[in-house]
Amino acid sequence: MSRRAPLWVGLGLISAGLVALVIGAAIGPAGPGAPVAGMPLGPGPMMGGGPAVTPADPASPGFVPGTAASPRVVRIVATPHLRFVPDAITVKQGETVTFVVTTMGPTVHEFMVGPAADVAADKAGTPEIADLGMMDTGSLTYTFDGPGPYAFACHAPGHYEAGMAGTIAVVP
Ligand SMILES: [Cu+2]
Repeated sequence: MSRRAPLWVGLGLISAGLVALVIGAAIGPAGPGAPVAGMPLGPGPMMGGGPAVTPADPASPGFVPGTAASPRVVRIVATPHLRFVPDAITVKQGETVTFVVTTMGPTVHEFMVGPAADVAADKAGTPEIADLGMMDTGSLTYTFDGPGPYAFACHAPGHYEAGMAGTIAVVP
């Protein structure tokens, strides 16, 4: 019984593969899952032809922290569901990050980043990108030279209260 199990597992995998091939052929390259030309989430001008994207987690092997001369690019999408994607990032203490924020959908957002208390309070002078309309992309460069905690948020009316915020963890 147990000796025969791998054979059946193998046949099952082959069958699943054939089904996937048939489905793939039926849908074709223009199917609903195909990439849409012109979407802004692909490699943009700041990434095209550049070095490979480094891991986003400072704890990962090969991570290269951003510097003032060469900030690390972190792309964030602001959604019509009043969320940022991603909503949690990690930075190396002292590193410089350029946030490239794109609004998807018709809702206008902003992107504020800084010490968590300032961001929560919508404190005047905290760095922000304002009035990001549909498909607008803005960028903001910030150096995390303090101990944290840091955060980002959208303070368009009602958005922060609905949970439109993210956390930034700082690792030494
Ligand atoms: Cu918003």
